[in-house]
Formats: sequence, C-alpha cells, structure tokens
Amino acid sequence: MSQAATQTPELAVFSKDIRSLGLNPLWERTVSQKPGSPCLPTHWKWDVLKRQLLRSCELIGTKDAERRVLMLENPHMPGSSFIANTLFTGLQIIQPGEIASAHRHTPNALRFVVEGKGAYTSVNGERVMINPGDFIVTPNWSWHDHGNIGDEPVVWMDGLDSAFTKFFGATFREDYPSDTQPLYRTEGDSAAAFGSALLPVDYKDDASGSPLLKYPYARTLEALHHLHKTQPLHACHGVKLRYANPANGKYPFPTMAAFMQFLPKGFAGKAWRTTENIVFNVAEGSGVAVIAGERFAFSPHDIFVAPSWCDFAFHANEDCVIFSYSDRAAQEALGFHREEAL
Ligand code: 1HN
Repeated sequence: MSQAATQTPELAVFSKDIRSLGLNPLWERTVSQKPGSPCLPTHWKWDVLKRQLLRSCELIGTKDAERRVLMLENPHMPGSSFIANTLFTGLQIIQPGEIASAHRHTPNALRFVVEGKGAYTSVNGERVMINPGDFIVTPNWSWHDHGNIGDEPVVWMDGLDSAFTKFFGATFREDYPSDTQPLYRTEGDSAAAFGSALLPVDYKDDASGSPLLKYPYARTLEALHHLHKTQPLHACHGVKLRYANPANGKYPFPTMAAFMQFLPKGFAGKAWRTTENIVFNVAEGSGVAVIAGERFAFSPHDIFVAPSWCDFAFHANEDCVIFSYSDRAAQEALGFHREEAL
C-alpha cells in the first residue's frame, strides 16, 4: 500500500474482485524505484575454477558437451545461468585435438583468453589464433567454431548478452551443417582491414558488432603502459581503456562494453558506483576489490562480478592488468546509464 492510500473495506473488496480479471492496484504494490539489483557481488578463485575445469575434461568431451563451459552463476539467481541480471559468464576449456562445432545464435559473445596457446576460433569464414590476454569478438548471428591445434589445454572466458535475447524473447540458434565452417577468408583479414585505424573505403557500418575479430593483448598492454608513463592516473580506474569498434568508435557490441585497465603497484582507487553490471577477469597482478563493503582479495585469472550500483574500489598490491565487460553499451543506448565517484 502506498503511503497516501488508506485501505477501506470497499477498497479491499475491489482489489479482490479485480484480481480474477488480470488486474491489480498499483497502490498496493511496492515498486522499487531505486538503482541496484538483487545480485550479490561474488568472487571465483582461479585455482578452484582451474581444478574443476580439468576435472570436467576427464568426464565429458566437446562432442557431447558441444561447449565444455562451466557457468558462473550469481548465488542470488540460482537456475538463471546468469552472473548478473544482464550478463552471462562462462569459462570454457578445450583440450589439444578437440573442436567445438560450428553454430550461430542471436546473443553476441566475447571471449577473453585466460591460459594456454594453440587454440583458434573461426568467425564468419576467418580463423584467428587466440592467445592469453586477447579479446575476441563474435558478433550476433555469426557462424563460429573453435579448435585446439596446440599441445596444451586452452581456457577462455565467454561473455554473452543472452540475458537480453531471453528478456526480449528473441533467442535464435542454428547449427552449421558440418562440424567446422569453410574458411573463405585468409587468416589476418579482419586485422588487415580494420586493425590499423583504417577502413575499407566502401565499408558500411551496420551497427552490429565490431568487424575486428581480435584485439591482441600485446597491443593493449603497449597502449596501457604508454598512457601510464605519459598521463595522470584516474582516481578510480587507474589507466582504463575501452575496446572500440573501429568502424564507428562505439563499443564492440550494441549491448556489451569491454575494458582493460592498469593499476600500478600501491594504487588505492577512490570508490565509485555505476548502474553497469560488470564482470572482471584479472589478467595480471594481485590486489583487493572492495565491492559493497566486502573485500575480495584477487590474484591472476580470478573472476568477480560487481552488480549495478554497488560501491566499488580497487587496491593494487602489485602492478595489475584487469579485463572487464559490462552492459554499458546497452544502458547508454537506452539512456539509463549513470555513474558517480563517491
Ligand atoms: C556459446 O555458443 C559458446 O560458442 C560459449 O563458445 C558459451 C553460452 C551460452 C550459449 C552459447 C561458444 C555459450 C554459448
């Protein structure tokens, strides 16, 4: 009941009567008009993740699993498959000689490579080799399959916007008729066409995902380190860069933004909060993330989630390089995004 409305016997009868008509009085509901979500800030340690990933390899192959992925599910959303209201996070492992067969779906997918060399992903007819620290784009409805032609297991994080397609009732998925798709573009095509701040002259931006499939770690590190040497640190974020779609300067997906940040040893970040839901993956270094008052001591490859509007601050015990992705692209497009330093 809202503060203003006074319950009378007649109103109570009215409310009961209309329920069978599929109607309910708004004044009896407490509609939350505050930012934030029911999700819990949560931290997954890499040693636990790695152990369970390796264990899954002994129990199921990529033929049966299709994708050998462990989902990181928010403890306040059991059964949802999601790490936060708007985001999916999985950790995928692929063993030498294995393939993950070709398919496509409406959710956009990003990959952040955690460990191991020798794996590739093929996206829309082009194969890209993937290495630790690389950020990979798989735009909505693009055919994709993966394989490991090296000699060690390869692990990456999958970030999907499948919560959006689910919300809209717009999830479609299709298998490719064979396990792998034909490669009709040469390796390096997307990097040559879009990876050097140049665009093919007749390229038309269709506002889907980035046409650049791989953002290699070495170039990201180079940019972060150069900016660290030459520019003052941001009080909350240290040096923080966002991955850009080279065709339009916007985010790599219509829904998801992705970032890499550098925190020098001893950095004590000022607290901030944002309506974004953010998933972090530690590429290098150790420190503490304080999220909604809880201290999460992180080390390399740990994953943690900061749900919308939680106070957040970073402390770096060593030089840290931290990847993150969020729903910021969608929130900005819709006019919902807010943030503030505290
Ligand atoms: C998917 O297609 C992949 O292609 C990974 O590697 C994780 C999670 C939900 C739905 C589709 C992949 C996924 C996924």
